Amino acid sequence: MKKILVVGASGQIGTELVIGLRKRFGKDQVIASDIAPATQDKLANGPYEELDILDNDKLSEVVNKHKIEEVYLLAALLSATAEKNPGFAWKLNMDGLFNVLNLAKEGVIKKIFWPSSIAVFGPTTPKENTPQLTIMEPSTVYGISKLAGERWCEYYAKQYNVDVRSIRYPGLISYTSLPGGGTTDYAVDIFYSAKRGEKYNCFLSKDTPLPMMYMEDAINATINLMESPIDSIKIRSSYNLGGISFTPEQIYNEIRKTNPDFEIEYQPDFRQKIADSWPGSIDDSDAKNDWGWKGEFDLGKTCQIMLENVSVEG
Ligand code: NAD
Ligand code: AKB
Repeated sequence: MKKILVVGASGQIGTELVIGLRKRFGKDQVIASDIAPATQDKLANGPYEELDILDNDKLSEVVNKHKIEEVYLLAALLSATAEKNPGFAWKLNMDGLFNVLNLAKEGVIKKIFWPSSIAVFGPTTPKENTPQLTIMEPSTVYGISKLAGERWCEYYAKQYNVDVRSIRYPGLISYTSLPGGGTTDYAVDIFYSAKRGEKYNCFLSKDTPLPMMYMEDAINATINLMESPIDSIKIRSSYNLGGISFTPEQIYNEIRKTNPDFEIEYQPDFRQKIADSWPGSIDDSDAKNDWGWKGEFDLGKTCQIMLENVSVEG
């Protein structure tokens, strides 16, 4: 059985990806790692390594120690945090990727998953049903780093035969772990206010449409992409993935179906400009055609699961 390393495992995606991979491949086959010490009890049922992805020697040590074949690289600064520290965001998002790509180029590991984002698109991109191939002029440091990352992934795939696979995730919605500083975080935060019975102060305006996805769909898509036969992976930059598109007002109205007293106030901040530069919906027909992507969760189902499971204790 192959050994898998997840880097950035304590974050919003990593926590659930490790659970999903361990379910599929066995708990001892999946090594969770993060710059943060091992405090996450959700990851405690399998191996854990404290690892800074910028520390290339430690990365090689961990990879050799566990005889790793596949790396899922999740460590990054997200859009809102990256705007506050552009220099470091560029360093982390790019150097981390190169460290892993070079391990594959040298033949030390066999396969890489690296996530891109809808942030690769910009204000000049067609907003509705955004195609796989289109104008890409991102206006955030996060989007610039993701677009550059995509170009490098394709370059390493074509020049060095590196098996790197990628998805342009939309905003992800989950209850297991909090989001880590993105523009789409409102679509998670809103459930915590609803559960607490508090008014929600939304940092985006009520009519801002963005592509989103429930985490289980994202995890299934990621593992399916990685397990698909190599010949079916035609795109080596990153695959568009659509999911569900809605505005803050639409998700608010959906939550009010079960929480009729829930209130919202709109106080857009610097994240509004980021959201305005991103698409409202995504054309993901290449992912459907190439490796059979299919989402299961619509807005109603997502809201129902979130309201049932978000925990506001402690
Ligand atoms: P997150 O911020 O929740 O988690 C990132 C994790 O990386 C954190 O646990 C953090 O401690 C860790 N980390 C930070 N610096 C590190 C370092 N130097 N070495 C090792 N670990 C480090 O982010 P996430 O939402 O889980 O996103 C994971 C990836 O998916 C990122 O590349 C992000 O750009 C991408 N993505 C996420 C979303 C989303 O909605 N969550 C959407 C599109 C793309
Ligand atoms: C963010 O908002 O930065 C992320 C993303 C869409 O990449 N959730």
